Amino acid sequence: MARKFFVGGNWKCNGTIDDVKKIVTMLNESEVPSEDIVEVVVSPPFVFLPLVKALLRSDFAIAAQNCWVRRGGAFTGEISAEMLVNLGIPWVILGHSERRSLLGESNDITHWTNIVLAYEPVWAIGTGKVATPAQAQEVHVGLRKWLSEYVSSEVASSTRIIYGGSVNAANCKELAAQPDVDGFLVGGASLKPEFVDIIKSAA
Ligand code: G2H
Repeated sequence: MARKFFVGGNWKCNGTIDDVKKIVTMLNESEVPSEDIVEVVVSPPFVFLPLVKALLRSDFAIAAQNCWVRRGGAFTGEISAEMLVNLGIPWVILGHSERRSLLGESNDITHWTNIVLAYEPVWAIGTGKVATPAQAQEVHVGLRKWLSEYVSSEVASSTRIIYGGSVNAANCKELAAQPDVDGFLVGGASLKPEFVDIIKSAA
């Protein structure tokens, strides 16, 4: 089954209103492959979601960087999935290893049809050290095998498995050429113009 290339920009805990406007302008003015070829999703900090939603081109989607596991209510400081849907935010990054290591989050994920799986070697996160294309391919194949064994062969062949960890304009092409690398989750480089080059590696 053909899997559409997916490029996520994880802005993490970065930016000011001015920075956000500059990044969105850069994205809005960029020429990238069509929506049939690549799905682009950017993930600003919570406080900037409405601003990005108002300004960002309609062929790019937006993700939150986390959400509360239950419905709304007396949960000070949390943001529910319903609130994100109400705001027109269709994606959320869940269980990023920074949250698992710093905040003790777990690995529970069950609704595979709505999931894009990101493999991020911890030694590559924000370090400038990137997995080789062969390493990424090997792990992605292993993940697909795991999905086939523990979930189903349909989920294994249809789930997009993306690579994250120091992806940049210089290393994205070779990684994107691997048959089981279905896109990227990009941190530092998603705040820079080279994010557009990374999107273009889809074609
Ligand atoms: C890994 C990645 C994005 P960076 O966390 O999720 O960040 O590209 O800065 O390594």
